[in-house]
Amino acid sequence: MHCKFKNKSALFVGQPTFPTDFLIGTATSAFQIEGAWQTEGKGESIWDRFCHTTKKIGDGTNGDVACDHYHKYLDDVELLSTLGFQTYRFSLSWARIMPEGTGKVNMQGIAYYANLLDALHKAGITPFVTLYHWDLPQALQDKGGWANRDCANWFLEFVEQVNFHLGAKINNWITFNEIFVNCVAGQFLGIHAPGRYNIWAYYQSLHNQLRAHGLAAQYLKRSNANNQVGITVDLRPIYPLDELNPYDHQAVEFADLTMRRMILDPILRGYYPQAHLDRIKMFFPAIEANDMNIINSPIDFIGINNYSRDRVKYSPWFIGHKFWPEYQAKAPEKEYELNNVQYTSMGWEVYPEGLYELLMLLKDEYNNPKVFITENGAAFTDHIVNDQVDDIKRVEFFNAYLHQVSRAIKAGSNCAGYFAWSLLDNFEWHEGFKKRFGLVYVDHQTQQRTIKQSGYWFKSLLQTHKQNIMQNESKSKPLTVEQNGTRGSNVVY
Ligand code: GCO
Repeated sequence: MHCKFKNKSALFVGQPTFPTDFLIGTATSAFQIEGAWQTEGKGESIWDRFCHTTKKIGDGTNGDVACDHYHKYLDDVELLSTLGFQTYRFSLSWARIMPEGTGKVNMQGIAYYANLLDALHKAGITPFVTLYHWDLPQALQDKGGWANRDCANWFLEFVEQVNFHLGAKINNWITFNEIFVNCVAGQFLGIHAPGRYNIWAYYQSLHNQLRAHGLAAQYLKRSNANNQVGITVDLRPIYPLDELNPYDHQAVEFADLTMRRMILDPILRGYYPQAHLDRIKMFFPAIEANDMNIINSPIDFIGINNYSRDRVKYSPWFIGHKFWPEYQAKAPEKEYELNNVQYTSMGWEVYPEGLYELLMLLKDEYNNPKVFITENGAAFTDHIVNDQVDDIKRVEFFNAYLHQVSRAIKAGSNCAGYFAWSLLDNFEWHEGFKKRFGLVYVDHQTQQRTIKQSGYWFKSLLQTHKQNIMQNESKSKPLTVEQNGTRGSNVVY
């Protein structure tokens, strides 16, 4: 259970500690913060089209301006530096770099990302770059998008251009963000772009994105031996809705296969779970000869996005899947407590132990790969009073979840870093701007940024972390002549 702080000073006492090589950062994505949706040569993305042509965004907004990060990126790098973050995860807008998805490169788009990367390096902040965070160029959707097997090759062409123009400034690459969520929400549930309700398109897109990941991983590992390449997957602990219902326990097994193993197994083991593939084969695309070898290309880390846990119930109607997640297709108006359990304003249960459970799952069942928590955070209703945002619930959330990460590392997890979602209050997809996840409050009318209490909590965490790093370095530094009493150079004999 997350601890209740009695007063503000308690928020900064007993913060979790981490190994000195552990990286602490924060994350964003292009469509959610950049704005400038058609500025300086950027092409239309499927999210531009989705926002402009459907009524599926909760507050009727769009990403046309968002946090205006395209124009305010230097201010936002300054925020990252003020808070002391060691690393920053952000994504590239494919349509900003290649407006038609293939062919012509927009050099103004390249210049924008080159300037952002230079500003991060100058501030001593390590970039982690997500190549695909859901915003496919519309021109490629017009040719079938991810349901078209060729999309994997179009993606590789994009990655080659990014590497050619920006590769010297990037060593940490994340190929895809949340393939499962992107495909199920966009191709089957219709709540995300491109807004389809087609289970064949869902599985075609899932397989094609996995193959695109493998093609990109192979290429990036070949192009520079220093490249660290990984993929971000959305993982959640899965529990039965009714602990006493055996059917709901069976639903957990099906949900685990659908939401976790159909992604982890091809990437880390080189095959889909056969029993599940047999059940859904009528929906699944043809798997061509070398596909699984490509998908299983060696990578350096797995990124985990985790926010909560899922409770699932048995559902005979979802052919081949037999489960349905008891989740918030429509989020509640605001956060709430139920039976002494906190739920965020997305309706997601705060379940910190879940992050420990997921890190142990990867350790015990997938040979303990290097892991980064590439997203973890919470939406709560924020109030700004006298330029202050006392987001105590969000601080309690981060404190509790990060203690679980520290616990998992002590239990042997190879977790190497953590990115808080998110730096800024940004466009939360089909929820629009109603749900605030930021460590920094954004007034989307004035674009005024205000660091929240949770941002200052991370500042304190990072100050301690960096002190520990310096102490560790001073301990391991060779002693000087005076210090070790021997003559000659300062090399210790
Ligand atoms: C996701 C995306 C983020 C979301 C965040 C909160 O995981 O859905 O990576 O873009 O904004 O997770 O829902």
